[in-house]
Amino acid sequence: MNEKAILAGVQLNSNDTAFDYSMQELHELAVACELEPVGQITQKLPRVNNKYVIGTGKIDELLAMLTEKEASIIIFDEELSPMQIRNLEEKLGCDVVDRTMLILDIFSKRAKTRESQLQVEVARLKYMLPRLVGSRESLGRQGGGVGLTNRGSGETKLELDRRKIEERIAKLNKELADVVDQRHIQRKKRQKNEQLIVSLVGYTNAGKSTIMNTILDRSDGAEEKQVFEKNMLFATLETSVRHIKLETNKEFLLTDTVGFIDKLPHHLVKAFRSTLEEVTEADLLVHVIDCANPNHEQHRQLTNDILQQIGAEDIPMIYAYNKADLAEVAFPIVQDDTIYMAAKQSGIKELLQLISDHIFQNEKRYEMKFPYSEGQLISYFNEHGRVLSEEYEEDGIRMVVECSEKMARKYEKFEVSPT
Ligand SMILES: Nc1nc2c(ncn2[C@@H]2O[C@H](COP(=O)(O)OP(=O)(O)OP(=O)(O)O)[C@@H](O)[C@H]2O)c(=O)[nH]1
Ligand SMILES: [Mg+2]
Repeated sequence: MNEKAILAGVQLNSNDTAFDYSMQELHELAVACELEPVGQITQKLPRVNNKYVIGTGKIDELLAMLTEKEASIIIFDEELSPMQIRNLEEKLGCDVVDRTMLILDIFSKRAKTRESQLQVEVARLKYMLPRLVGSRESLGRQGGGVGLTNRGSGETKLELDRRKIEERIAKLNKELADVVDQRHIQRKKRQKNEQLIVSLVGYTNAGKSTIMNTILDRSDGAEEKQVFEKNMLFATLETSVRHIKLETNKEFLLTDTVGFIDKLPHHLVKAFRSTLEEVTEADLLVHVIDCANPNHEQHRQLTNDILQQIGAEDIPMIYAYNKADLAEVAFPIVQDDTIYMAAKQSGIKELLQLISDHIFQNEKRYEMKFPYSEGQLISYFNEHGRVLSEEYEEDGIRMVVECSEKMARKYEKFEVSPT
C-alpha cells in the first residue's frame, strides 16, 4: 500500500489557474513517487513564512488533517530551506519533503543509462550539501531525507560528512566526463555522416515520445525501435536517437528528449545540460505543446527559456500543438511554422511535410563524377543522397544527385563544374 501524503502550497502572487495547476502537477509528481495524496492545504500569503512556510493557524489545520487522513508525509510545492524542514518536522512529527525531492526521486528511480544515473546522483548530492548544517540529529534526517528512495537510511548517511560528499561529487563528475566523452565520439560519427538532426523538445507529457513512435511506424515500424511513452510526468529521461527514412527516400535523425517542468530543480537543469547538448546540434527543433493543457502558454515560454539557457535559441523551430483532439481545435491544420495535430489520430503526415520543408530546403541538384575506385562513395550517395541519374563513363560514374549543401560541400572535389 502506498504511503499517504498531504500536499501543501503557498499562493504568493500567481493567478489562481497557475497556482491550481502547480498543485495539480505536485499531485502527479507525488503519484509518480508512489505516494497517495489524500488531502491538500493551501494558503494565500504576501510572502512565505520564514519559520514554517505557512502561518501557524494553518499548521494546526495540517495537524488535524494528518490525524484524520492517517497521512505520514507532507509535501510542499515550494523548495524548503533546511531550517524550514527541521521546524516543520518538529512541529508536525512527520516527514516533510518538497517538490525538488520528488523530482530528484523520480529521476533517480527512472534513470537507466549510466550517464543519467550519474547526473541524478550528482544533483542529489549537491542538493543535500547545503542541507548538512545544524545539529547532528538534523544532519542525519536531512541526509536520509533527500529523495524518498533513501528515506530511513539516515543512519548510514550520518557518517557521510561534508567533505566525503564533496569528494564523491568530484569522483562522479569525473566518471560523468568520461561517459560524456564517449557520447561525443558517437555524435562525431553521426556528424561525419552529415546527417540532418531534428529534435523533439517540450514540456513533460506533451506527447514527444508518442510523435516519435508514430513517425517510426511510418518509417519502418521496427518494434524494438519504439521509445517509452506514458501518461506520467518524466516518462522520458534519456535522449534517444532514431534514423528516419521518408517515403521520398530522404533521411534524417530524430531525437526524443527529456521533458521540461516548471520549478525544475536548478541542479537538475545543470545536470541534464549535457543530455540536452544534443539539442544544440539539431538542424531543426520541433517544439511539442499539449494544447489541451490550460497552462500550455506558460509551458511554451518556459521551454523557450530553457532552450535559450542551453544556447539553442538560434535553431529554427516549428511548433506542434499536439492533443488537439482533447482541445476545441480543428486539426490537422498547418499555419506557417505551426501545426495543430493529434499524434494518435492525424497530422503526422503534415508534420513530416513541415519538417521536410525546413530541413531539405537547402537541397539542390549537383552533378558529380566519382572514379570507379571510390566505390564506397558511390554507394554512400545511393543511400543518402538521391540519385536522379547515373551514367557509366570510362573513368568513372557521372551522377546527378539531390542532396544537402552540407553534404555537397564535403564532396566538392567530385563535383563536375558546370560548363
Ligand atoms: N488524446 C491524446 N493523447 C495523446 C496525444 N499524444 C500523446 N498523448 C498521450 O499523452 C501521454 C504522454 O505522451 P508522451 O509521448 O509520453 O509524452 P512526452 O512528451 O514524451 O512526455 P515526457 O517523456 O514525460 O517528457 C501519453 O499517455 C500519450 O498516449 C494526442 O494527440 N491525443
Ligand atoms: Mg517522452
